[in-house]
Amino acid sequence: MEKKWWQGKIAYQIYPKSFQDTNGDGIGDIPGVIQHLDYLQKLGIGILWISPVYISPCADQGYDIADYYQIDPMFGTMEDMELLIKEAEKRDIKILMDLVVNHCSDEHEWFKKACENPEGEYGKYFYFAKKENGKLPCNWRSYFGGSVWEQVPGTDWYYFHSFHKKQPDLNWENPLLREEIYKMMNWWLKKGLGGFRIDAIINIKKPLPFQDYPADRSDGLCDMSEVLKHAYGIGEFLGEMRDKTFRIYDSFSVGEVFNEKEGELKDFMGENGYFSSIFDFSQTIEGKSPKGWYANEAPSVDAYKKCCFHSQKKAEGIGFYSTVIENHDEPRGVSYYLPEAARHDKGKKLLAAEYFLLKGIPFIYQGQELGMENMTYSSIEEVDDVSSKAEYAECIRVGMSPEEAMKVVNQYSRDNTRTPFQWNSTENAGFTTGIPWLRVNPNYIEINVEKQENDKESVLNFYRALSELRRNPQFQDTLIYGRTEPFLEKEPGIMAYFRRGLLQDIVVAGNFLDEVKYIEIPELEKKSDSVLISNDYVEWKEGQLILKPFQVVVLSLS
Ligand code: TEU
Ligand code: CA
Repeated sequence: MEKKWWQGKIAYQIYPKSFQDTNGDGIGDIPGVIQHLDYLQKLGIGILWISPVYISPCADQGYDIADYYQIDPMFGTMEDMELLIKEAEKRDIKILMDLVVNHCSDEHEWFKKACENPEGEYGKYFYFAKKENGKLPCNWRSYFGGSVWEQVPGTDWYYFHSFHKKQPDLNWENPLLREEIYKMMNWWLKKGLGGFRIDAIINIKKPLPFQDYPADRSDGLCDMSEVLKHAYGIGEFLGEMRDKTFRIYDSFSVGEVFNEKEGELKDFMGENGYFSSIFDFSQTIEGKSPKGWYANEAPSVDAYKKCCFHSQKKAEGIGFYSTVIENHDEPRGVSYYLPEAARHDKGKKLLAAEYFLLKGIPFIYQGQELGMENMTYSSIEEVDDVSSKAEYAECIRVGMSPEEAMKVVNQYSRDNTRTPFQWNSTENAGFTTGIPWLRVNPNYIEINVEKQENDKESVLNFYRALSELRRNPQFQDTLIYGRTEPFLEKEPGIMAYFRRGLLQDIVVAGNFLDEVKYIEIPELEKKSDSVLISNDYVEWKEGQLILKPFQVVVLSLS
């Protein structure tokens, strides 16, 4: 396998609006990111993905871009961005920006011009249509609820949006639009970016011409995830994008790809893939229902483990997945994947070690390294996230009470991970001296950096230790390039695997059960100096490794 600069890196995602505010307006900003680069360096971060900071009316928190060439004043200036790239570089950290090009904002000048004349040059940057015999071109449901078609006020034209109505989809079938996008990407890459995280990219190829698919709810609409199964030929766009942008700069690109088709993984990542890597979302998708959040079923530990192992196997010989337990669209991993009895520091460390040592590029989402947890909201008015609002409405529509609906929202809301970062135990967790744009999780008194910084047993220091282990030259061959081999796969509540290197093997063994387990590791020789990391004392009994409740042990074999 061809060696690349990013293969041994550890990545971190910053949701800038909630990371650190430096001017008291209650909104995190780019100077706030710069301020904490040393903190990130200490965590061993080599790649830093910043969620969108371009000019945006924020209908979807920056994922609706009105100008790709400018920084939104709420986040700072272009000088701040350039300084961030430079200061990060000094610490051997590469910046990834968020590339949101399935859609832009309805306040982008392209769209404004398009609305003036849907049949003109800019009209072809989007999808415009009129009703025929009183019927819209298709019955697809947007991700945030309702039809994908929205009327241009005062006209009989409709435009297409996969997400919010303030996020009109760009028409990738138009080569002029594609060239505009590549030009913009290269403009950014020239500034010294490490690359991009590519948003919602699977949506750029629609099954055309527009047509109806069988309705899957009583609203008569069909879910986009179903629609996309009928779309073919995305590779033509993505291969072109790779060749005209990423390849030129030897960038790292990580795609937000939820549903590539059977057998297509090698087209999406690896040596000849469209992207360097794509996120492994198998555990995120597990148990999700096209009906909506209320019909979801959170995965059990065994389902979680199955997803991880399935993906590891799928990617072997192809490339590196980017591994996550949470991001700005998901609940906190520790509140979601851990069984209730494991929701404490020990359990948090267990989950951390399990995902972090899989093969791939581990991504840490801000606050994950502290074990930050889900938020509890008592009413939908307190929630900012557009997607939560749509899902709440769906709960009510199917007959749930507001209390029941809030239970669902609290479990899945994207605001769970968007609450301000918890730096210390002063007011507003040290995030801002003003009024935070989104309420701070009240548990900041207990969970914050200051408290964990010098505590050897803290979740933060456990993450630092994992990071150090992965970056230790002695184990790189195994932990970066070695294949993953599931161990005791059939054992319920146990998640264990080998990483097989050329010179060395490592075993990760974790117990998600509230009871002691004994396991036999046939290849284990020198017992005492083989322990690399654990979240508890490591003990053996008659040659068997004792796994206490929620213990994880990482051992080097041979
Ligand atoms: O998410 C894309 C996405 O496909 C969805 O899964 C989304 O997470 C889901 O509908 C939320 O309930 C990306 C971004 O990560 C997300 O923040 C944006 O809202 C979305 O694209 C639109 O740009
Ligand atoms: Ca600010």
